[in-house]
Amino acid sequence: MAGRVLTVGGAQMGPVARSDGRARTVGRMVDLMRRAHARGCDLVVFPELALTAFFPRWFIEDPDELDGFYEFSMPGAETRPLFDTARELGVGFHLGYAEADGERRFNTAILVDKAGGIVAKYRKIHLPGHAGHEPERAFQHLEKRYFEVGDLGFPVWETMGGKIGMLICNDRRWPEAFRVLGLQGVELVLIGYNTPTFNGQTFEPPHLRVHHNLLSMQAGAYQNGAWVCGVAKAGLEDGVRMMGSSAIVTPNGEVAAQAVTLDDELIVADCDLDAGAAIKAGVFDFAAHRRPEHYGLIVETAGAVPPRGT
Ligand code: CDT
Repeated sequence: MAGRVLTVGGAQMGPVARSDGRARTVGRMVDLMRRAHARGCDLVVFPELALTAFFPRWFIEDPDELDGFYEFSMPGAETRPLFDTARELGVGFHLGYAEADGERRFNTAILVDKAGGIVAKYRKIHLPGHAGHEPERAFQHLEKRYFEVGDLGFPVWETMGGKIGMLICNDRRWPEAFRVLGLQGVELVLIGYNTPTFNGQTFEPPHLRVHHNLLSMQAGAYQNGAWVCGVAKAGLEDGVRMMGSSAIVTPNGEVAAQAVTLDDELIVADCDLDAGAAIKAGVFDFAAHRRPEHYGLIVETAGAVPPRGT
């Protein structure tokens, strides 16, 4: 195949129960890495908060119990097998986890290269949900309680032969997040997610939730001429159904590979990192066509303002 090809494996994971220890979960992940290696992958993408159940669905008052969901070092004793396997196989990986940095807490993703070294870190910026206990909800979404807004911006790294950026779950719904990566020439965006199949507050048909997921990733890919690999933690996790539909999307916004189960499943695509060059030089030639002098409102306000027309 012509161009700079990175073979990417999206390692969708089935549920991780609250009672599952790290060793069991990491064992599943190592198995996915070996399957990815057998299929020629250079890079394996794991979901958001991959090492534990999606704990923001619970209001947890005991600080020691809550601490049990965070990683205090990376790698730590329980996650080291992921790094050893990367080195052994020569396969990089992207991992989402809850990061404890002293007293600070972030929803974090790292990129580890084929030599088993951490080459990039991103901390989630768009934290959905709420900070206080809302018992009337079918389940909680306490990311605003358990994490700070990420403090590292939206960097793009030149690594593994390409320009790679990361978003985490809710970030994928925000075109601003994708565009900041696009403005740095991103060629591959890695995204892990945990998305309930049902809205906990109001009825929203499950097929629309899947549609919104793919719509966001396909638009982000096309509008920035970049590959997107979005990977779910899916299935029935401690009573809450989580969406699958992990997908690898081309820079034209086409779905190149998509998961068909709600379990541990590997999807693979040969990502030609030059495939977005024509889009970047054409319809989305930013330097030629963007008009930032008219985009001020985007950074002046978070909420909507009254119409400014006459
Ligand atoms: N983990 C995460 O960010 N989940 C949110 C759920 C919100 S439901 C619209 C997401 O955006 O998928």
